[in-house]
Amino acid sequence: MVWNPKAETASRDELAAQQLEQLKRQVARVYERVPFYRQAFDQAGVKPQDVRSLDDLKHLPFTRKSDFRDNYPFGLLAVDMEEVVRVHASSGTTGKPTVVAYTHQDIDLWAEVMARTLACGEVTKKDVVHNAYGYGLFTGGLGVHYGAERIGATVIPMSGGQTQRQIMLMQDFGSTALCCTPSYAIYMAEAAQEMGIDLRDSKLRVGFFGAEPWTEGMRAEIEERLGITALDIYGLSEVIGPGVSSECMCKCGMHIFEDHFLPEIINPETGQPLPYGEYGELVFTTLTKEALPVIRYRTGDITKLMPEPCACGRTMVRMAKISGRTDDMLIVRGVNVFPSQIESVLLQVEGVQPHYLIIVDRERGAMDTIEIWVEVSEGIFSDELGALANLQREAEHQIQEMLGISARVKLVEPNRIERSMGKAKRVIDRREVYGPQSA
Ligand code: DLL
Repeated sequence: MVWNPKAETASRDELAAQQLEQLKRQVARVYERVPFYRQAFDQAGVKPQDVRSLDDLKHLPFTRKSDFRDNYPFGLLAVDMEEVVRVHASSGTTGKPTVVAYTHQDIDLWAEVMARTLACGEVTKKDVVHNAYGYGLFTGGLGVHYGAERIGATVIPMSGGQTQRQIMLMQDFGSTALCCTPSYAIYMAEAAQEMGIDLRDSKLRVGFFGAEPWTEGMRAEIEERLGITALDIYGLSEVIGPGVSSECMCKCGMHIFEDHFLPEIINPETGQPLPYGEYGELVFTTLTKEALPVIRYRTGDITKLMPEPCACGRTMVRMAKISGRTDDMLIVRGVNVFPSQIESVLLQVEGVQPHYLIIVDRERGAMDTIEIWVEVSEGIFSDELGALANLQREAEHQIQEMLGISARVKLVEPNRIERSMGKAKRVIDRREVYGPQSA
């Protein structure tokens, strides 16, 4: 079901005309109201009037995460604080969080794009939506909540934690849709199994998973263990939260709600725009947001845009699964590797579970080493040692073959790796202790 057919199935020409009008308005607005943008535009030698076509976007300066930090907490707002009805924040790994703000109209827009997202998975008012994204400053919980309410579905506002209770309520309430991070979905399936419950027998039929990278291998695991269709949903606080893009039932990339969020792909090194189909860094300009508009915000996420028509009828461009972040690429002895590549390879090995931890280290003065801890199923672990040794060799061989790096694989017993209720931590880079990598 398409939630807003007029917007989501508009012709590309209609869409482009509307985007240009809104872009011009937004650019003029930020120049007038936000000192940061006025200064950045002046420095780049561009004026709002220079935006005459969508192509002119490329002349505007980028906005980065560090600009949020430098203008912490409310320096990038384009409205008076009294117009702000909500604040969210995303926790950085260090220092101050990234703070974002919404007007009434922004909250309304957010509910609209989240209703579109859930409708991508055929959610209607008949559905019961179990929402295990964290409520609070994180955008996941309330983002999904408002979208589900907009549709008229029944929302169960669980947030993360108390996993056994979640499973009990999911069954008792007859939940049909599950919303949480993909790593938490796997955790729930395991916890259910320990309770002697097979969630495949429950009423769950669809899940909306995002907020962290996950691979097709992980999708297959989730679909198999929960007996559902698992859809990928994407978003980030700086742009709105979840609701930036969503997969439809075709599972062939996430439709970007382009009438509100204008995407570009750029070469992360040169900043030059790249054509459709090429992988690079995803950049967004918000066309309609009031409180905190962003111009050419560099997400750090790596993907490509796919303009080909989709069987679902939506005309909005699709983005491929996020393959990594510009800042999570590991360089191990000169070879570039993303954690998602390691996940893909591991999940192809029979007997390996979707729980892993990548530890990169460097002995003083020596070469980088990479060790991957990965859990194996109970049966294999309690089996004779020969089976374990074979599995370990097989995993190490596959990683060498597919990624060109030699890694030490350590097979660990079930439940050894810490479970996450939110975004999973997959990498520990101990080299940071010794300072930046030398050439
Ligand atoms: O994670 C918003 C969200 C909540 C999205 C719930 C989907 C579901 P932030 O905390 O600001 O916002 O983190 C944004 O998370 O730049 C990506 O690196 C990553 N991310 C989000 N969705 C996906 C996804 C929320 N589907 C950052 N695949 C983004 C891969 C994702 N990475």
